[in-house]
Amino acid sequence: RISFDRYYRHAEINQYLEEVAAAHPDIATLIDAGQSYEGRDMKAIKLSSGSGKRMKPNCPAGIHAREWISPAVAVYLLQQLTEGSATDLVNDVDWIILPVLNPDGYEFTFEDDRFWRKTRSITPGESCMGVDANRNFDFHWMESGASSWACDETFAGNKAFSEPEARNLKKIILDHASQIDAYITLHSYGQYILYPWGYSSDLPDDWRDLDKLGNEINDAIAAVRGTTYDVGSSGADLYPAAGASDDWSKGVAGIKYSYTIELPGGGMGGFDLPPEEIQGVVEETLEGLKVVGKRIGGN
Ligand code: 0X9
Ligand code: ZN
Repeated sequence: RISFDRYYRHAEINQYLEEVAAAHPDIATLIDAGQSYEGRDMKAIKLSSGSGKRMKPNCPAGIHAREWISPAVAVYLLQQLTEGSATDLVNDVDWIILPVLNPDGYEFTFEDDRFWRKTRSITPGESCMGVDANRNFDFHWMESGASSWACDETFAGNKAFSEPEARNLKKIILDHASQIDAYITLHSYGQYILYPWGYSSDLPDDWRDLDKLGNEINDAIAAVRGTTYDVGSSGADLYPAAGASDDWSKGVAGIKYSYTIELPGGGMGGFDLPPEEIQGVVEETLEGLKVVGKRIGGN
């Protein structure tokens, strides 16, 4: 059983997904999500009891390479849903978990530059590498908070869905879209529970529903050891930024409950939460994610 006292490499996380799928063939199925720009295998795992309930929360993590606590939370969620305190939740809802959406960037943060954010692709004619995968989705693309300069941290790519990683996530979502009721993408840092829209300060018509569930997530996290989050829309409460996966999931794929969770920060510059703090964060965050499962599962 894996522990949460250090951060795992991409290959270790893929290996863990394989082990979970092998150990729980009754509920777990590996999804081959495609390859990254540099050819790494992107794996997701689907958990389903086959109860016939068609609703799924979808939890992709690690879109931004340096936000290491994000894949850690996704892996902990997987562990707890399969052999921990959350196994009940698989009875009522299906889950799709994709722990490392940007494996090239993630590995680069271990090997070369701890604070790399983007993918590692080369855009023709540009000398700087990488695209911000969370500006690369085709919904109000490039309208706000995104850069057309390749050297910028928020470079949106030379076109929407230029990045294979973003296209791979799009495919998983569209393959299951009619069955997905919640999309929760894990980032760090800042302790925000954010819902659309992010491209502007406009709110979706059903924002009150998202705000209510967002506050329930916050309450459940806070009950563990007092960590509190700000709940609000990305564009109004954080900053407008278009082309992110949360907006696309709601605006194009039609997933009602779409959230970005900005996990707690720590260490130098906030993205480097010390390993001894992983356990506390994954445990409290799980309680928030359970609330989403319970709500979607009708409990
Ligand atoms: O800027 C981002 O992509 C996210 N923050 S981070 O510090 N992890 O980079 C926030 C995204 C919020 N959602 C939208 N703007 N749609
Ligand atoms: Zn991020």
